[in-house]
Amino acid sequence: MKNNRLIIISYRLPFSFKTENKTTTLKPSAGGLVTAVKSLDLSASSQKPIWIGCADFTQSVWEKSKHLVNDDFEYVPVFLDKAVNKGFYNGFSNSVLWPLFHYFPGFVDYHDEYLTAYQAANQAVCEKVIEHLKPTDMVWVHDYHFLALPQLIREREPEATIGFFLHIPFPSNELLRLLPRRCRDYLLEGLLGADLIGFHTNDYLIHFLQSVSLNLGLSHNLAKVLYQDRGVQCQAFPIGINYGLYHDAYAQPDVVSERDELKKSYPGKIIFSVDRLDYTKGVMQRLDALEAFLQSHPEWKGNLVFILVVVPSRDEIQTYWERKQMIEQAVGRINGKFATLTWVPIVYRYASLAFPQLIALYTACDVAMITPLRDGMNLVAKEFIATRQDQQGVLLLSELTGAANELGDALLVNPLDEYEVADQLNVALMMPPEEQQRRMAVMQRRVEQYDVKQWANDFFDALAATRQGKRKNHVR
Ligand code: GDG
Repeated sequence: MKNNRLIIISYRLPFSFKTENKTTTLKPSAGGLVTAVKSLDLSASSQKPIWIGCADFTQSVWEKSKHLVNDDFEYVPVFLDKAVNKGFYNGFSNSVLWPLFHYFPGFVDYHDEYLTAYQAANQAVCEKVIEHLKPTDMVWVHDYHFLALPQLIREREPEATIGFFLHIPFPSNELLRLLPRRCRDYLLEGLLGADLIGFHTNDYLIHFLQSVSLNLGLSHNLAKVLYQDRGVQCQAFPIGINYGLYHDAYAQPDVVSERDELKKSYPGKIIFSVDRLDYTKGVMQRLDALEAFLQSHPEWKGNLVFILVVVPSRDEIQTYWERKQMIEQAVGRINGKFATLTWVPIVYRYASLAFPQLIALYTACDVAMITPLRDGMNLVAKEFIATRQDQQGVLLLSELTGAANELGDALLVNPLDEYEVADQLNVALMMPPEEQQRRMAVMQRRVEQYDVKQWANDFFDALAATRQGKRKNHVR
């Protein structure tokens, strides 16, 4: 099956362009999906895989600059109308689906026009897929931006082989049912156009199966949903990371010098966290927990620092820039309350880190404090584990992340319970080196064994199997 061409669809292409002083340069993105797709063994296919995504550059920039892009893939940008993109991306995707699927119904800002823009964007991307699709291709659609796309493609090409992977949680039907009926049925039926639907965890998979049964009255057998005249296979595929990249970075010279610098600047214990700016990541609750901790454990004052990095994201949306202000006020308040003339508890940065800096922080810290209120998986937790060649450091992890299912040797906490988080932070800071090493070794084995390559290959093989299954049924 590996000689079938792959067509990937994701909201963004794995690069963008930056124009300064009339010179355009390429900015490759280093996201997990890029690594995953590049690690697939596509060598048997004689044709280059295609990657379709929405452009964040103009058609004329693309025409002038496409020669800068590497030729691993044939890239196909979709140029959406500006208003459609706004209603689709900021609107339906990030102000309806994102908060709802992360259990923030109070943040949902539903408008019918957003749904209309979402439909238009999915339709525009479908047109591009159809332009390129050949009968032997395998289509792999990614994430909540394109829940409707599998069925749109299916209507045009009934025999197509289509896989879908959801990178965020799939919520309980109690959340999904808050959407207008026509909207939720449209989304569920959209997904059921696929042959294979992948989720990070079994919980998300069960929620999906319950939703199709409760809303559409469809039955399923061994996680295969019977829809129209087809079986739709649903399965959990917990995404992994490029373990070698993170593990080997520990000894990279620029990482070593950044780490030495950090340790010199902060001789006490270092607590570290890094997240995109997002209410789902629980930064405010983390700060509450730190405050409770400093209150109940004054002996740590002057002996630790919390390095809090927040990476800019979606700041055109009100709930996001409001969150930035809230975080900055809380940091100021806590520092004002506990700082002395020679010490501040929180070092805060609102910026993206270069890779060596990120690794230096992962490997210099004593505790990685990763406490989202909800997270489909959370790759930061896995990256922290992978980098620790020294097998030291403690992972303090929210039980509401997908990663918690695999990383049972972390200190698991309820991120909403500031007293539990504060207690466990103390446990983490006091943990003997032997126990750190034992826990780290177990988690490293897991993260190394089920890495991103394994994830992508498992998905691809399962998708290929659905195609073979269809063939057999035809022969009968
Ligand atoms: C979505 C789901 C799911 C972050 N800051 C910097 C930086 N990063 C990199 C990390 C990591 C990635 O960004 C973040 O991944 P997460 O998984 O933690 O979170 P989301 O962005 O919300 O991702 C999530 C994921 O999709 C995959 O399916 O796990 O649940 O929400 O790779 O390293 N990288 C650099 N500088 C930074 O400042 N270089």
